[in-house]
Order: sequence, then structure tokens, then C-alpha cells
Amino acid sequence: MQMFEPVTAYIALGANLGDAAQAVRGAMDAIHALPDTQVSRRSALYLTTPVDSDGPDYVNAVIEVKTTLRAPHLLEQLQKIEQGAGRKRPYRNAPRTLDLDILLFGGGHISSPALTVPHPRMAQRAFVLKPLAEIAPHLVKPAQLRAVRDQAIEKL
Ligand code: PH2
Ligand code: MG
Ligand code: MG
Repeated sequence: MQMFEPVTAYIALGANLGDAAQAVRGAMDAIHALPDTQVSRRSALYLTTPVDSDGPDYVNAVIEVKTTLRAPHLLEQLQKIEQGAGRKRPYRNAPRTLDLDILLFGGGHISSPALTVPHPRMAQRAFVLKPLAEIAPHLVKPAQLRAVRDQAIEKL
């Protein structure tokens, strides 16, 4: 079996249907239980207003993971966890029971039909930048936080 060097990756978690806080906490535990993957940092949970989306307020968080999985395999595992939480995709940005997005994967740039890394919209979203800055302040510039300061976000 080939082993890869561990990579530090960042994953955004979001939910706004059902018990969203429980879904986000449960997903953190499920990711920690994945093969060859450890959750090394967890942000607080944040209550956020939907951005280009509708339905109830979201619960959002960001985690740091160390993994020897390659990005496509990690994505596949994350999608299984979403499905296990009852994720449906009736239309783009629909309210959801659980959304798991790879933000950063090492220093890598990925552009495939299934996955774009760094996440193309992360710099426009307080619900990503604030929890990311909490656990990895070196990755978020003050000007980026200032640019999203009008988006409603509150630590739970
Ligand atoms: N996710 C989206 C679109 N809009 N808004 C908030 N507040 N939180 C999210 O996680 C979110 C969103 C697409 O994935
Ligand atoms: Mg998303
Ligand atoms: Mg997603």
C-alpha cells in the first residue's frame, strides 16, 4: 500500500436544517474517525445569516485536518458523511442538513469538475473567514476580514 506525506487541510462545515449544531459537531467526529485523517483544530460554532441562500440561519465552523488521503478521496469521504446526514440537493445553495467543503489542501491548487481548491468563494464569506482566522490566523489577512465585516455572524 502506497503511503503519502501528511497534508494539512482546512474544511468548512455548514448546516441550516434540522439540528444544525448537532450535525456540525457530529461531522467533526465523523471526519476524525476517517481512515488516515485526524482533526487537529476545531473552531467554535458560529450562527450566520444565509449568504446567497435561504432558509434558517446557518451553523458554521472550520476544522484543520492532517491527512494522508489525497484530495479526491477526502472529498469522496466527506460526501459520504453529507449523505449520512440526509443531504439533498434540490437546487443550488438550497438549505441543507450538512455541507462539507474543502477550503485548502496543503498549498495545493486543484481544478477538476468535482473540486476547486482553494475554495473559489472563501474570501467573500465571513462564515468561512472568521472561523478560519480563529484556528489559523496566519491564513487570513486583516483586510479580508474587513471586507466581510457587514455579514452577520455570531459565536454560539
Ligand atoms: N453555504 C452556502 C451558501 N450560503 N450561507 C451561510 N451563512 N453559511 C453557509 O454555509 C452557506 C451560505 C453554499 O454552500
Ligand atoms: Mg458550501
Ligand atoms: Mg458543498
